[in-house]
Amino acid sequence: MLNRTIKIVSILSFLVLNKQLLGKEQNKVVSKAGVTVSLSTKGNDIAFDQTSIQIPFAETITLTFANQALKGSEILHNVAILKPGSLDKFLNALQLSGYDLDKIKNDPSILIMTEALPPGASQSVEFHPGEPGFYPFVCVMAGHADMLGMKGILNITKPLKK
Ligand SMILES: [Cu+2]
Repeated sequence: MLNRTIKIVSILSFLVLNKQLLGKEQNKVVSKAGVTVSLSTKGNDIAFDQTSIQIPFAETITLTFANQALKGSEILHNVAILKPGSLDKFLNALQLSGYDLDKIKNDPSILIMTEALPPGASQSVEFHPGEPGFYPFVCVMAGHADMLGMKGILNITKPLKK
């Protein structure tokens, strides 16, 4: 009888422990998922498919950018996400650099930037916005953002209160 009681207790404690582990694992998955954003181009237009994007704040945001220009068009695009309020300053610096990716890539206004992608290519990048706000995004290819308007705003909103 005593032996049986010990057995039942140990099974119960195993179940409780197991549930705790599962609970932790589930939390981990939720926080790891973060927020993802997809952005692309529209055919051979020098434009993003979206100019205004709203997402909830997360510590880590994953952006996937696809250059969907027609193959053979040789149109390169990229995307740089900028710190709030830095668009004009950045476009000035970009012009001064002669649209040189190597020179501009260390500009302090840039939070994250993809490579210059050929038609059909895509790239995912992760960044950490730090706080909610309006984050401009631009393509840094010559003339795309400043002359042809290939730019937009990523509105990272405060998380909803639970
Ligand atoms: Cu572009």
